Amino acid sequence: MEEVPDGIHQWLSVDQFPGHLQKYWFQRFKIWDKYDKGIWMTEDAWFGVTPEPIANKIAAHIAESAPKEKTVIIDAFAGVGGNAIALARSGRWERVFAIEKDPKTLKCAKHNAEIYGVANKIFWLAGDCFEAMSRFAGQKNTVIFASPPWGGTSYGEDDVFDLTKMEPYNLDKLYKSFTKISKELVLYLPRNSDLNQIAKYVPEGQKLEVAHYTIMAASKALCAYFGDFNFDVAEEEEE
Ligand code: MGP
Repeated sequence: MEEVPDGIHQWLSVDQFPGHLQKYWFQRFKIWDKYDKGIWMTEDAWFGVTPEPIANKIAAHIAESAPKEKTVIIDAFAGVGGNAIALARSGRWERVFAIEKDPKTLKCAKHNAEIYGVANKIFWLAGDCFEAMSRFAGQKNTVIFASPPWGGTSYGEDDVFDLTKMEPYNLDKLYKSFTKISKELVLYLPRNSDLNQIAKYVPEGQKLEVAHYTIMAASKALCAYFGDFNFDVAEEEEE
């Protein structure tokens, strides 16, 4: 078995698991269906990773609704790989790029992608996403998916989460930096995000799709789909 590097964990029993993260131990198979195949995590990854059923649903929604001429997708904050793996497994993209600046977290992502059989379908980029993104400038075939840090778990304490105060990158920084590269941008944001703040970025006369993603009828997060995503077509195809 591959040796687990320092700072990376493959927790196999509840008594090894950090006390303050206990709730995630009980959710481990909701987060990773293949958790017991040797998934690697960092402590921080537990509250940031997108649970597998949600990552798959988002990947399916993007695949169905993105303009057909878009063939490349970039996961700007790949973390331990939950979304990049789901995007690669969707089979919709000629290329999936995954950017992650923390080397240990990137190691986890590559290892986890191997478990899901898609490590070779993902182009891994180590570094800061705002810098790494510049290599895609001028390309017209990209979509960006971004699941940024939300400044910890305290977002849930507010009735309505103020996206202008999100740390370390607020909505304006994310929107402006990423839409320079691609008009089609999907942002994964807190479930209680201020929708009026998101609506300010919608061009006059256009609509923007926001979808809540739920587990057991409880919203876990929402995605805002900026740009020319066409959910009408997706719904017609489902009928
Ligand atoms: P949660 O904050 O642990 O709330 O994560 P949950 O599970 O609803 O539990 P409760 O008891 O607090 O109600 C909800 C989801 O939000 C997680 O599955 C992650 O997908 C996502 N998430 C949480 N955080 C703190 C972040 C973050 O910082 N960045 C991103 N991208 N996603 C996050």
